[in-house]
Amino acid sequence: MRILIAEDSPVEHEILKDLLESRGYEVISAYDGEEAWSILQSEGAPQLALLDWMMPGLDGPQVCREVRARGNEPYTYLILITSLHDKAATVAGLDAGADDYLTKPYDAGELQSRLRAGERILNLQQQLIEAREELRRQATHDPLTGVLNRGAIRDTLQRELSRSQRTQSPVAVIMADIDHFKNVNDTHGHPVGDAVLKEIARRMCQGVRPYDAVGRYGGEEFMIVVPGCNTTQARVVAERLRALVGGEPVSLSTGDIPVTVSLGLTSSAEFPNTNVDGLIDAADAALYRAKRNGRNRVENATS
Ligand code: GH3
Ligand code: MG
Ligand code: MG
Ligand code: MG
Repeated sequence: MRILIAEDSPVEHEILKDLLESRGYEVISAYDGEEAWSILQSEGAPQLALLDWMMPGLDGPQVCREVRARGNEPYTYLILITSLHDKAATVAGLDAGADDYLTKPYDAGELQSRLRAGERILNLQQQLIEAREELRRQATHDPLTGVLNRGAIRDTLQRELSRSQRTQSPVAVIMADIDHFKNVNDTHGHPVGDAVLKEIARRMCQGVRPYDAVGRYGGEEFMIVVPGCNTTQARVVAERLRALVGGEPVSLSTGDIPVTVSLGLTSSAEFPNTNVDGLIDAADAALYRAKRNGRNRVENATS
């Protein structure tokens, strides 16, 4: 565990450093409050800090106040070290945002116990953050294919459309629907259909740039949001996706399954005053035309 020591007295600093290093901590040193605050703001800052109360520049409580005013994650567990023995000072330190305090001269055992209490809090917070991130992922992603779910891909389009209206740069929408997918299920069974869907989603992701977004819009229907592209540029993307899906059969342990996809697309350049539903409807109408015109093809929306 990494720990910041902010202590201006070189002698006390060394004693504390030796003690903590002998207990397995990796010590980062600061000799005044400004240095401590600067370290605590840096990338990958230690999450545990021992702050001397009296230091030149910012004192311990001031560093606590700065850290708490910033208020972002991950949490920094702050322990003030003071030689002041009065209750009012202790209260003031805790009110400034310290989690705990130690009075000098401190007892090595007590220091260790208080650090362990801090580590327990930090571990708990880490677990909560991880659980929250996992819930967030589950709420926005399709469990079968791992791409964005319907709500999340619509949100993405809404965000990109707002941005495009601000920046005067278009955003394109591609709707893709697997051809005769019912036959795959009917011939090979639903689990094989699921495996095919996963592979198609993987190929779609492979065919777009990192800042494009792929979502599962319905059962075997995908929506791709392509920021910065007009219809002509989006058509290149759509043709690439068509080739990636239909170019070679999906190869499963049970055999090879040929699959094709039909795609319809539009862009905000063609429908400048539209909203999310308007764009999706236009791309959907184009997709419907791709189906009618023989499938395994790309069609543009007609404005
Ligand atoms: P078209 O070319 O006109 O799109 O024909 P299609 O057979 O793909 O279209 P249709 O809408 O008739 O059938 C879609 C099928 O997709 C029916 C449904 O059972 C299947 N499907 C939807 N979601 C899933 C899924 O999660 N897993 C599997 N295995 N199949 C799914
Ligand atoms: Mg001091
Ligand atoms: Mg289909
Ligand atoms: Mg469909």
